[in-house]
Amino acid sequence: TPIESPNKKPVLKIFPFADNPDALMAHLSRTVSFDDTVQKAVDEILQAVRQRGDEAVLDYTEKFQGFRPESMKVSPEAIRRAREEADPEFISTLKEAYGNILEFHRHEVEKSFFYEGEGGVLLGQRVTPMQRALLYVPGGKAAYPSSVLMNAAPAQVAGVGEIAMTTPCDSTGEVSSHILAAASVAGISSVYKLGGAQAIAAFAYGTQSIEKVDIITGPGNKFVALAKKEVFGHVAIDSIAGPSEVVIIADADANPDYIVLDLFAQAEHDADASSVLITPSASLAERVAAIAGERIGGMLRREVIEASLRQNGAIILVDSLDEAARVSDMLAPEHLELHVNHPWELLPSLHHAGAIFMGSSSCETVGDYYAGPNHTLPTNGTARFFSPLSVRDFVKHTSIIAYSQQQLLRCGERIADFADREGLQAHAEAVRIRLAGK
Ligand code: HSO
Ligand code: ZN
Repeated sequence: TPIESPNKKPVLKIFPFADNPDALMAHLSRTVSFDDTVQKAVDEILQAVRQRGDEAVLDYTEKFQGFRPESMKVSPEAIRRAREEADPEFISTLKEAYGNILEFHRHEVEKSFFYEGEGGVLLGQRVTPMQRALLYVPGGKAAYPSSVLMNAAPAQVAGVGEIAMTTPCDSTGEVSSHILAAASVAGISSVYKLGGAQAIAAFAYGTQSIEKVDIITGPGNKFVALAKKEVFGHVAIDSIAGPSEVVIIADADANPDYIVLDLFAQAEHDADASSVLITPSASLAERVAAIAGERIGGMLRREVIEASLRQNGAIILVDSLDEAARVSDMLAPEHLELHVNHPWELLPSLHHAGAIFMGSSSCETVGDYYAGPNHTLPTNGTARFFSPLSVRDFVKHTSIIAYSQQQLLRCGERIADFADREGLQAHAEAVRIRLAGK
């Protein structure tokens, strides 16, 4: 039997959208910001690692993780042992999930292109993988083996030459065995025990024993997020991950128990996570609010769920599914579930979401672990302009220009004239010298 909530207020409140749309949107809107203490700490760490390299990395590791490793890397034996000692069922689940994730990402592969222009000109764009990638995997409560798979797959499919992973060890120098088992299934053998802004700095700038990488991906706490933002430009990064979000659009026929657990699933990640139901059905709204109150007592992560739902949860009552779609677009959620009879009919009205889950069998959990698409998605309303982590993040493009003499003779004077008008004499003469006497 569920434990009575000491707080009698319902965990999920119902807000009729029409009452005060601006206040509601302001309440639910989310932005990334870093306070001064985080900024100062990160600046100091980045500078120290730049100046003192390995020594600074080890000092901060000792300070924040409570352990000064002799070797910054996890030994190959420790990785092998983690895999051998893991439940074989779990290893086969990891393999199966990784197979699905690889297959999805193979569909993302972009081809180089070439085309022939006028006068025998060849123009093209070559796609080449980055050479070295670092996957950051947080420790503690967000040490997810699923994130190892989701970060490794696009890098591997892109053809990245060297993929390293880092995850903070605990105060005895140990790294989560589930994380190591997932790394082994994904074929990652280079695993470091470092975490925090010091790990980001080490791989962004390079140290005596760590080679600089080309791209750093993966979520982390606010120190890691800010450090990634600061090193952007020295290296590529995926995105600045914020707390997870879900919006569920449901009609009167939707199953309220499914909805409650899907809202809880998001809320259990983090007190800052946000879970929102949008529905035109007042009776569904009331059922969901009531079931949430009944079920919350039975949840292992009840405190986090309750904090998250009270701060960032809402049931929004709208007058139609069309209005539900408009409200969802305003929020631009990371995850969007459609618990409606005809999800494909609603899809064209929805423009801003990281991932859309069609119909009541497609719950977010399926996507978090197994279906194939990446679970690293744009948060904080950035789905308006950002995309899921993909193979595209791990490649770069190079333009190829093969001009013919024939075409240069035809257009050279125009090009030189363009350069003259910018006042750039050498540009103009570089062309005219090739036209002289022809
Ligand atoms: N929902 C999370 C991913 C995750 N869920 C990992 C479980 N494990 C962010 O999209
Ligand atoms: Zn999740």
